Amino acid sequence: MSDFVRLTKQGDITVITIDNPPVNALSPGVPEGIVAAVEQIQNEQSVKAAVLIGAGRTFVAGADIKEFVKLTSGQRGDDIGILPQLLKIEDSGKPIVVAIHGNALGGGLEVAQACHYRVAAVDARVGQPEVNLGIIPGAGGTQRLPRLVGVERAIDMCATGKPLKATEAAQFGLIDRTIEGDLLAGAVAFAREVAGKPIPKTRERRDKLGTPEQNAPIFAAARENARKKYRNQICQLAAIDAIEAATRLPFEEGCEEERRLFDKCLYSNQSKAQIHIFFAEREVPKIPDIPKETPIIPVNSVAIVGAGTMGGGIAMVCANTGVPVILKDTDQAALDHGIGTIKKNYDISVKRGRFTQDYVDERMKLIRPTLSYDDFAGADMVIEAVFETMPLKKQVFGELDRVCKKGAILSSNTSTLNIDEIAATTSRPESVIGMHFFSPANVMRLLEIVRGRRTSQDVIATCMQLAKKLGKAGVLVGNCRGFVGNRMFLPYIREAQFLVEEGAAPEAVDKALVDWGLAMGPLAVGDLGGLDVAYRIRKEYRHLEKPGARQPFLEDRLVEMGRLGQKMGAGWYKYDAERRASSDPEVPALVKKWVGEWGIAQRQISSDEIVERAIYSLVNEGARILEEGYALRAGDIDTIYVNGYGFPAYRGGPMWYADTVGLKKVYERVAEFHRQHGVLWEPAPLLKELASSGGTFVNFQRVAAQATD
Ligand code: ZOZ
Ligand code: NAD
Repeated sequence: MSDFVRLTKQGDITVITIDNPPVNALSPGVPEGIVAAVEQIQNEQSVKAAVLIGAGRTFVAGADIKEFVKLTSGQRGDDIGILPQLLKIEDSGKPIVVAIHGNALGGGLEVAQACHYRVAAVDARVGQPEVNLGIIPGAGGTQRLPRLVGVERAIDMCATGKPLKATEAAQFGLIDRTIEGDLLAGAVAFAREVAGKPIPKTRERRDKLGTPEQNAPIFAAARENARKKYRNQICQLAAIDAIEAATRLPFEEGCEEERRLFDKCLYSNQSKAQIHIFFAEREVPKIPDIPKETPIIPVNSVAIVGAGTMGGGIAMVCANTGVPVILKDTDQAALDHGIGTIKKNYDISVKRGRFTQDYVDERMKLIRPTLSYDDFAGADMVIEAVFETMPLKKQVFGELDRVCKKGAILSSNTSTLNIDEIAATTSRPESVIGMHFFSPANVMRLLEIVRGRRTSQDVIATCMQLAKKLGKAGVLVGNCRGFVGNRMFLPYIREAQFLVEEGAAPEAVDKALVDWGLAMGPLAVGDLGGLDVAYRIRKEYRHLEKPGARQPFLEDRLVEMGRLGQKMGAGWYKYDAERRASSDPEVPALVKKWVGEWGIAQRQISSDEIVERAIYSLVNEGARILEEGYALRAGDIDTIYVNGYGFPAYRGGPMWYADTVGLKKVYERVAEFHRQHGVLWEPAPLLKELASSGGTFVNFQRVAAQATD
């Protein structure tokens, strides 16, 4: 039939199987293969209907995203739209029943919508996740979906990108029947039931499209919500426009409008950035010196040392994936407090409808509090999350070395300490690794996995795989101060302080960066985590700063007067009992006084300068990290920033963003800041080199292996 589509018969029903591993994407040849199959059955007297199903682990996960990259980069110029093929499927004279397992996403769901009936395995998921790639459904999805599920539900699916479970989709009329057990057998039986009956065409329906009076408030509310929730982004609004077109226009004209909006999104920088992140996240697990066949150590139980903020969050992460956890602390009060916090967090999730009480009860049963190391011998992996001091970490790892079985993975959640120094206190440095979760660990997707000099390949491969199982974006980084994320973050928050010293209001610094797309401004982030955290790090490592480097001093002063941030009700901002921030008039007065004492001249600072100095400080440090090899690829750094630091995916991460600005331009600004502000702005050699050679970070390939220390 075609390389990707094959036909088999089950009596009077033809089974059309799409087989394009790994996810049956609609690569060139797949839609054509389906159409050829549909055309063939028209002339076969004995065939009454067909079932369309996917081979392997899933139905169709959507358009082949690589083809979008080829299109926007000019590698292919032909039309890759599949609307005509879907019309041919819909016009079949014999009913086509789609049988969905795994996922029917994007173009996959659009194919399903063009078929006449949809049945699904109970655990299947269906969705229009295109907005995660900065685009909108592009093959009539915005026109057929509201016809099947109604305008409001279609907007929700297309603008949030969140998939539905098959059982939910069945309630909304998107799935005609869910099937327990053998999906193909159920689909064939269903096809026999509908064979010979009038064939429903989705595009001919209008019964769920509503009236202009009913729809007007729905669209107005959706647009207002999208503007608020997806600041600066174009695709969510475009998706809503396209659905509105479905309600106003005949199907064909609606599709033309959809295509216009689709192209506008696809060729935008936002979509290119989001597609970069999609592939960067999938490149991250590929470690050049760790072969795919590296043995994986089974991790069926985890022991956590320290039941504080991080230990508790990590326990929830493990329990949520069904892994039993032992949670140890030093005294009963700390342990009770830790367990109490976990319960409180789960209660909030139940209240918000994220989890059911039964689910939570099951999770709590998986977490066993303890004050002793007695049961550690059985643990496959330990995650240490005690206070951040080297002597304590060394003491704990010494104990772990004594009590844990041979081959157990011993990991630390340290954010600043040297993994090799910790590993050296054990007799098995090959089993020691950093597992740097971010706070709150049960929410944040990022996990930096820190390889020590002697960490074994199987320990690294296991932790990378475990990250995926835990639902985290696990990025392997080298063992340098601050690892990757925090090493870049330090110059960034330092620059935010310098901007305030030079005359920008704290609110202006945060607003410029939030308007630009960051989830939070740097000063508000400081208040959230506690200004004392960076204070301690600054004090501890001041001796390592470059000679003559400018030192920020405002936050030190705030900390010294007890303004530690949210937890004290005051930092850069003041906070009410609900921790809501507001401007504190005391802060500009203090700043003025301190800056005057320091003799720094104040001036007007534009939001453009705020953004350039903050973002280029990330980029310049990122370039050093990349060149030194502590990150394997620019895309790894971008993955870290998008998943752990609230960096907008539609700007692609700091390194991708710098590439889009142009490295020559970025370099020139950094060189100018160097002249104006001194040694901290010394351009990274890699930035300078790529700027002069016309290169990009994303295409930069290191020749040497990943740096480990
Ligand atoms: O892979 C997960 C997933 O979510 N995939 C993307 C789903 C998606 O975003 N679909 C929408 C695509 S855009 C679209 O469909 C537009 C549209 O309306 C079509 C109309 C065309 C009109 C054109 C007009 C000009 C999934 C949940 C499916 C599976 O997750 P897993 O964790 O099991 O696996 P992954 O994510 O590690 O993926 C395995 C390998 O598959 C590659 N891949 C996944 N989806 C792809 C895709 N490659 C191309 N296209 C896709 N849609 C992925 O990169 C990975 O590859 P390797 O090489 O790293 O193994
Ligand atoms: P925390 O103060 O909330 O918790 C530390 C816990 O460890 C306390 O409950 C304490 O009683 C317990 N503890 C101390 N010594 C112990 C011992 N010998 N045995 C067992 N328990 C012991 O600290 P945290 O914020 O959860 O940080 C823990 C680690 O995670 C630190 O290394 C920190 O740098 C790192 N980290 C923290 C964050 C964050 O935002 N809080 C983010 C990433 C990483």
